[in-house]
Amino acid sequence: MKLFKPREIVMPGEGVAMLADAIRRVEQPSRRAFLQRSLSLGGLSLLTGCSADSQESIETALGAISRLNDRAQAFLFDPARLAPTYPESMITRPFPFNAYYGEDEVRSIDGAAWRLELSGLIGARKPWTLAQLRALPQQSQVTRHICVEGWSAIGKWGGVPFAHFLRLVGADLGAKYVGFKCADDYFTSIDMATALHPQTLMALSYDGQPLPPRYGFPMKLRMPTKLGYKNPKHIQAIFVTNAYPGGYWEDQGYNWFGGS
Ligand SMILES: Nc1nc2c(c(=O)[nH]1)N[C@H]1C(S)=C(S)[C@@H](COP(=O)(O)O)O[C@H]1N2
Ligand SMILES: [Mo]
Repeated sequence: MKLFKPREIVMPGEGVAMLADAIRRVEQPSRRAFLQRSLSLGGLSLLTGCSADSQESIETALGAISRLNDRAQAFLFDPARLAPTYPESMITRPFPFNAYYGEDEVRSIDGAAWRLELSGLIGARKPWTLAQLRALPQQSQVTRHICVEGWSAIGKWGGVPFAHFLRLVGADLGAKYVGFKCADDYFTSIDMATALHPQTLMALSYDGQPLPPRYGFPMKLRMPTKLGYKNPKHIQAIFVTNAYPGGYWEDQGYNWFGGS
């Protein structure tokens, strides 16, 4: 039997040093760790065909890897495959808080005045009140939330299956993206296949109680198939589009697909 000898990948020493330096200069420790984990030095030039010989080409190469990664993840995503669920005894207490700001700056939102706004490729774009959303069929799940900053925790969320809601409002289910704008200026977007996944919930409750402010009152999108930063809290507006909407962390280099 003839075995294939893996091709040896050679990168000029200077390129390696520059890449390491580029990663070191990324300010957020979380993003730095993320890049270090998702990147092998030789793989960079092999995957992209770019020689890593300047700051600009390194940035270009990192972007190319991330987009390649998006396509691979979208291709591998099985819309029928369920993320693991856990018994309630395994819920992490207290469940961690995380945001791009500290817990003392959590937004307080008036649930009675709040409206969920809809726009883009959606047939019925009337705003929804919290009471109207609570009157829709609800589901609950105990699943694991995984944050790229290096922690994970098991929690229990309840709410409206997003696929049900998207059908109800006549969203174009053939569109590419669903985008979210949040009350704290956070924003993100997801692929339609994940939006329609049976475990993707418009979460209105946490552990049997109305969603507390720190976990995203009045509503967050909960997806056990995606990393923490893809799960927007304090959602104010939802839009369906074919134009790539990006996201708060995604625009700073986090991988867009963000599967977990
Ligand atoms: N609106 C909003 N949503 C957000 C964030 C944020 O800063 N603002 N942070 C994200 C990140 S990185 C994580 S890990 C989770 C944390 O959710 P938790 O507070 O329920 O643990 O929220 C995600 N959704
Ligand atoms: Mo996160």
